[in-house]
Amino acid sequence: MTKIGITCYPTYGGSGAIATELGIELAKRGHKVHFISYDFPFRLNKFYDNIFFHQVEITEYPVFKYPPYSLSLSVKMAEVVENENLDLLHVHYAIPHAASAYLAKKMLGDNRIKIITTLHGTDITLVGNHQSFYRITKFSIEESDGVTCVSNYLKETTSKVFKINKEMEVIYNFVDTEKYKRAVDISKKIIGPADEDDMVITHISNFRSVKKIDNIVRVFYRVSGEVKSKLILVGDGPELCRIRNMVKGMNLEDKVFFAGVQQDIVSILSISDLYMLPSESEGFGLSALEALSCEVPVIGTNIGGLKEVIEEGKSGYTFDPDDIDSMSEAAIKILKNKEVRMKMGTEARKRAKLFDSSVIVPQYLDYYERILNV
Ligand code: GMT
Repeated sequence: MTKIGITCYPTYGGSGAIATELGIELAKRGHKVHFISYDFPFRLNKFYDNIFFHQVEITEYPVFKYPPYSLSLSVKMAEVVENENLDLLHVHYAIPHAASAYLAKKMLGDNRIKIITTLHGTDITLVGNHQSFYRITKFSIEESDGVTCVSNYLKETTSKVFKINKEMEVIYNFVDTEKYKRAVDISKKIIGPADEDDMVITHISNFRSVKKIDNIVRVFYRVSGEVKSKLILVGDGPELCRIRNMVKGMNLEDKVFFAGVQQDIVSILSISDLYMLPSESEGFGLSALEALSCEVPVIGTNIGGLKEVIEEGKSGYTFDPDDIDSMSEAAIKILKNKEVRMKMGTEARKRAKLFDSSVIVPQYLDYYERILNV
């Protein structure tokens, strides 16, 4: 039994989702998991044996224009390591978690705790490579005892961008295919204005510009001219207002439904015929894997790790995220032909099973053992 501290962003987002699902899977296997963060992770929505939560307090003080969360996190990490006798701190998303873990390790004395950092995507491609974070990101990756990347793409990008020679392990995102399973006999009316004979295109994200939701709307505009269809956009974030205005400007208001943040993703995916993720880049593309698991073919970006997830032409297609023509053509092909759609759905499910938690979680456990025994 290993005692593991997990730090992640607790709010909506792929890195927090995968960190929490990992914690749940580890706890199921008898390990003790201690989440350390400023809030309860969003996927931890019921009681689990072997899972504990330690809240980092954010201290307000008049001289703090920006309360130093990273420092409070370090102190909490050190406290939890000592009080709970942890073996390992596994931090998800480099900034600031890997740096906070490094400080905790130093406070505890060098050999007390091992740190594993999992890189997810934007911590490398958007934020980490920004001038104001570059050095600390490089430093804390190099100082981690172990580093995992969610795709080969991310590993190569990290090595190249940060000029890092360190060994890094690729461990893909995973999905519980028993939980993420297409439910039959769900009415298309469960969410939004779709009719039973509408083809439903879905996208789920935290509405940041990296997701290129405007391109989904552009593709949908073309698709809806050819196929009776609806677009369901699930989530909330900085782009929501702009996308709403765009939809209005294109007179698509009666065909595009903004569902907001939703918990029951399986039901939404179960009424979906196509999932879209044409992001600027994706470290992996967890939401696309969850769609595949529910037999939904994916049209997504060819920049990043999604190419390692989708089997081109079988379970979906990847394109340049600005290639509206090709994405529209592929979407129309899938949505117009039931046979194509069904076949791709079956392939999607088969593909997802390669990333089942029963396949991937043991890879994390092996890696933990290797790092703990160095
Ligand atoms: O992009 C998101 O929706 C959230 C983001 C995050 O940082 O939480 O997700 C990243 O981590 C996921 C889990 O490993 C990956 O599947 C996503 O591809 C990655 N997002 C990007 O690289 C844009």
